[in-house]
Amino acid sequence: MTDFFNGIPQVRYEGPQSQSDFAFRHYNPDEVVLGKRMEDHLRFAVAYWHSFAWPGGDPFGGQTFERPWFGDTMQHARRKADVAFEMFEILGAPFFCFHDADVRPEAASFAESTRNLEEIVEYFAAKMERQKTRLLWGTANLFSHRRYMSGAATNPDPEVFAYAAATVKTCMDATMKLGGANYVLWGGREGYETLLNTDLGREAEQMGRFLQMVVEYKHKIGFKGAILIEPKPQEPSKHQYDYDVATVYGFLRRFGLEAEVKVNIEQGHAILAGHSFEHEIALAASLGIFGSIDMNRNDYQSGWDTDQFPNNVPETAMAYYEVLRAGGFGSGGTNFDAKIRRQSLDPADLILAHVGAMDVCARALKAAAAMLEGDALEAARRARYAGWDAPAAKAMLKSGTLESIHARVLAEGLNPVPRSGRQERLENLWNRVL
Ligand code: XLS
Ligand code: NI
Ligand code: NI
Repeated sequence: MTDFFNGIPQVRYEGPQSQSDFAFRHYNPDEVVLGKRMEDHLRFAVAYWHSFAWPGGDPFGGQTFERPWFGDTMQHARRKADVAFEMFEILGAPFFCFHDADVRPEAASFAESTRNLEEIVEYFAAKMERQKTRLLWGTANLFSHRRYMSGAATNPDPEVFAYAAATVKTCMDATMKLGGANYVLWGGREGYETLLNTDLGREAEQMGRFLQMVVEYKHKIGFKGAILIEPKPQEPSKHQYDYDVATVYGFLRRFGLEAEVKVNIEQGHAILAGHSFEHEIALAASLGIFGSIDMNRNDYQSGWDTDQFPNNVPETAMAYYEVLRAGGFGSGGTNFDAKIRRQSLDPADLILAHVGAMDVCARALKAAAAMLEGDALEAARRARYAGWDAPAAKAMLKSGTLESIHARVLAEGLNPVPRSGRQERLENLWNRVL
């Protein structure tokens, strides 16, 4: 035991009447919602990077957090792991996620950095034998080190491509070793700063081949989890190639990977791309590539990824509604890709951020489930498209031509009557379940 969270009790469900800060009011892991335990629906994960590796800096000032594990020795890395697993236990978090760079010190050579990673993976594995927390996904940090400033797979220097590919191999090995449910690739620097020095076509070819290698290796080692791409339109690159779900899908089709790779959708990234979170989830589901979510919230006034913990139940409910309509998470889950604010210095702040976020998600899930169960929205949607169930309408799509349709419109004297979309009624239905 470390003394970092000294005195903070294990957080349990106490219900809405609880007087304690360290209690769940809505997240009740064993409560059954739509035939499934809440914990199995939501599949919460803690993000190692925000809670344990981020020093609290912003563009105008450096580190605000003073953590006993900040330092670049293996001893620091082990102490960080001790605290991280204590927090998973306090929260009853079923999963966590990490990048290589979050958990091990970077060393002078690739081989030594890999040894550091392997050592920490052993350390995690031993803890995971005693604790129930599992790995939702692992990933490689291919964006922080200066070698990646011009991209990883899309770098103009083939040696950087090679370094990135070798790094992904080690991170996939680590994920496999820990029984990870997925492997994520977020292309932080896979984009460009200026077209003046960039060959777009060549970079896309490199990125496509890189992803094919990832899929080939997954099959080689028998990794059963899903490979997930995390779309984001910009930041840190001015323009990132994995702009949004639609762009990623086109990219996957181009390289023959649409049946192999899914997406990890983040709330803040959807907003940056000019979409809503639920739009991105619904689109991915309709394309058969929905995998997992990074749950957070963006500040709507600032144009960057503020990675705040979610606290807007109505918005979150719309997202979970689409998750439920998609059939729920398969191997995916709800990763809190979110950080406390840089003034939130106390250990308790880390816990309370997650407690609040888990309750927000639980309320949202319950509202979404009530909406789906009540069927009001789905009934209205079915009624709206009911005309397409008629044999003539089906035949038109299947075998109609512009000429045959033209003839029918004339023969039947078609004159369609506009019907209300009933948006306000549907919005009112939502408010009743929130
Ligand atoms: C950054 C991304 C990152 C990924 C993992 O904006 O959200 O945190 O989730 O590399
Ligand atoms: Ni993310
Ligand atoms: Ni992000």
